[in-house]
Amino acid sequence: MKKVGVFMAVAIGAIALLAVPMTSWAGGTVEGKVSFSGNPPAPKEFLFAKFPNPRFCVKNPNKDAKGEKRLLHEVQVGKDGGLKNAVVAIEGINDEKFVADFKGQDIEAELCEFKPYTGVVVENQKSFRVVNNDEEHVQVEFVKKEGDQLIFKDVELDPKDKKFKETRFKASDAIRTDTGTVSEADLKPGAKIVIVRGVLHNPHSFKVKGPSSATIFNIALPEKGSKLDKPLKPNSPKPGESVFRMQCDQHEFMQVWALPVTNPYYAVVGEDGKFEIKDVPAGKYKLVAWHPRLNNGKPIEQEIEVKDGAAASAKFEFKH
Ligand SMILES: [Cu+2]
Repeated sequence: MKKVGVFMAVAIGAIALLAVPMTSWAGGTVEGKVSFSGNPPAPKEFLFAKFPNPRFCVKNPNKDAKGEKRLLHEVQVGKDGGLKNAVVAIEGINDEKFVADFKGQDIEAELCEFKPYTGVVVENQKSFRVVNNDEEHVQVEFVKKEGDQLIFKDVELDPKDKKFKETRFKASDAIRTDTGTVSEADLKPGAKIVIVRGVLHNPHSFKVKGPSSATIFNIALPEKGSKLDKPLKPNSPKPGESVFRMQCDQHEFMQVWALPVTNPYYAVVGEDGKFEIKDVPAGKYKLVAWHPRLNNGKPIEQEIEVKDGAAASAKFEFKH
């Protein structure tokens, strides 16, 4: 008897779950593909040796075969011609609640790369966040104690400055190494150890309008775990007028771009170039596709009509 009761409850629960989408089913879907035709521009090249932390940043997979140059693939095309990282958005819906509550996503600095490369922001966004996930293991030699400081120098020359980089620790602190910690008592001048050291990233963000840029914030993140959480003010990018850009002032090849939006009806496309935007209120809109490094950074526009319960489709093609 009990068993039957449980079954009934489960069955009623299932009916209730099925019923929910039926009652709230309004709006339509916008789907399609952003593709690229022509020859993608060559990646931008940066000599690791000209930037800080060359021996760490070279761990990033985006580099030449010799490991001398960091490659920044601004335009990435999938095997079916999909334009990765393009942003598709519906214009003309001003969702004030969405804009007020929008928090975006954390940008991660990882192996000297900001991820993701593209996204969206809203005007005067309350919180824009970046976290530093990087630290490097470096072989250093203990030089001497000076006051309350222990002075070490890198065993390898810094290729940028052609001199041995110095690192200091407080003598009272335990020093993190690849195998644990060491303290002053363990060290004699000339002793070589592998220390764990922060990789300084310096996210610098801009409002970009045509050829002009205005700084929004510029903050140093010196250690693994260092974070910033800033509003996009006072130079907030405005939808339809300007876009967001961020780069690391230490490592120029670390870049992020974002399109300002006014509603949740957008998509950042993956390698296949496909997008699907659901639950769009019925109506006629301008649909835009944007890639920061193509079409002079201007969106491609087209008109679409969304009907309740139906799918509208759109295709965009960027050329180079
Ligand atoms: Cu950096």
